[in-house]
Amino acid sequence: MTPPELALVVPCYNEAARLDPEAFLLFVATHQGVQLVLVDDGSSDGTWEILERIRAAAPEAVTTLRHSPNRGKAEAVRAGILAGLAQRAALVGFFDADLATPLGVVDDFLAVLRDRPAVEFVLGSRVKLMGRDIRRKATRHYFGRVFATAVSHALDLPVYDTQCGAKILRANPATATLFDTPFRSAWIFDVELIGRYLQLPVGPGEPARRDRLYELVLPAWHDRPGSKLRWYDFARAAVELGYIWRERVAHRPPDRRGLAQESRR
Ligand SMILES: Nc1nc2c(ncn2[C@@H]2O[C@H](COP(=O)(O)OP(=O)(O)O)[C@@H](O)[C@H]2O)c(=O)[nH]1
Ligand SMILES: [Mg+2]
Repeated sequence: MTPPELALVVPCYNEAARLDPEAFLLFVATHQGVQLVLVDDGSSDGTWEILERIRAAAPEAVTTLRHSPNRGKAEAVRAGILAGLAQRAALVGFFDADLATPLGVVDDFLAVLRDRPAVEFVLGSRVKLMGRDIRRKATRHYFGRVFATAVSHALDLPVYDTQCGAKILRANPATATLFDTPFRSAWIFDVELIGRYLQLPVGPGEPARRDRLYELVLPAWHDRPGSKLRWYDFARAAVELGYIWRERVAHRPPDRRGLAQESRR
């Protein structure tokens, strides 16, 4: 098998009602170098059968994986990315199954990675600007903004949106290690992934990892009914964010810790 340019993972948990097989098939028919990695995360609603139908219609362009029982989005994405890395894809990434980020936006991600060789990790970002078609429930938007501000502090990074389910990064020996071990956080593994990325070693003369991240302001994002997030997930996310913050502070390079102590005097 020729290594794909991009292995795009789609984690699916009880998505039978929301999956749009035609959209995925049209996408692979028009994107030669893309391998879709569809991961069924222990669904009980016929999701696996739909994924298998998609694969049967385009066997060269679609890989399917099945977890049983359910292990959570983080593990579903990690398993899919490991499959993409095993196929020696040049880029690996993930998109939510509800296609809240339409598949056409993959081209925008690819353009960033093509035009900006220094960029290593592209994050989709939902910013409600004029001329963009961002449709998100007001409550989710405001909770999301509070959470995003907390994340930005926890990671010490001016990131706007860590929770958008659309992300693509270059596959290389360093970034492959990001997926070596399970994520500790089931709900905000995206934040943990970015935290891991920031802690990757930097070779002499290489730009800092934080300068190789790029937030792509999405042209379109449509909140789809049927999200499985519940209000108490925000509480769990806050606890998990505390762990991630502690981890970052523990790994902060000695000179920055010194500076922080200096400024407190
Ligand atoms: N909530 C949830 N989503 C999962 C799980 N495993 C895989 N996923 C997928 O992760 C994505 C989460 O999307 P969604 O529920 O719409 O979350 P939201 O868009 O952040 O509200 C979807 O593609 C799910 O099918 C799981 O155990 N729980
Ligand atoms: Mg969604």
